[in-house]
Amino acid sequence: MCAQKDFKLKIIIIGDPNVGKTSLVQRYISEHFSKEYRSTIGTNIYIKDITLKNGKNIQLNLWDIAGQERWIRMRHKYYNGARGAIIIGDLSRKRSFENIEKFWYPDLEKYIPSIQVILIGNKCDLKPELTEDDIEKIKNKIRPQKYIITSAKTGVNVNGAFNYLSEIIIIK
Ligand code: G3D
Ligand code: MG
Repeated sequence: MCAQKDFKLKIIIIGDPNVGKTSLVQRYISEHFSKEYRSTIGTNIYIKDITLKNGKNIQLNLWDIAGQERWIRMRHKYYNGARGAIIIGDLSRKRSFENIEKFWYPDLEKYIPSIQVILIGNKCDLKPELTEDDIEKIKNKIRPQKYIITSAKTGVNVNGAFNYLSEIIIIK
């Protein structure tokens, strides 16, 4: 099928090492996708075509850090042109959410203040290390468009999270 693309959307995936960024992207794209590697910035770009509820055909470009998450010099290239961001924390590791508050979110806001953000609490199949209160606090700081709990292991909410972000970017 070669349906006309109405939009091309760059979405970046950020968060600490091991929170499940790659697992979530791979779970989402599952069957039909292509992948490019940008060695200069240590990034995999997964390309997937989707159709939104309003019938628009979108080409999603999902950027996933393939090397060192804490690399500093090249991240403006990673962020450049992104319309949406998925910030991921690991519900079984509180530190990963503290780093969202301290590093990932402020950094993103500095480079792309107008970006649409969803916050994901991944690994909901494991015993949580965060309380409801902890989550409320971080939501109040970041004010994401939505907070969604997922598991790349069971697949729960994964499609919903990525599709939701695409929908809000397009309807905005
Ligand atoms: P990253 O890309 O953020 O660095 P990965 O994270 O996707 O590489 O995942 C890191 C580890 O967490 C992997 O374990 C992966 O299988 C596991 N993982 C990812 N998502 C989930 C989840 O939702 N639930 C559980 N239980 N585990 C998850 P390994 O052992 O392969 O390194
Ligand atoms: Mg990874």
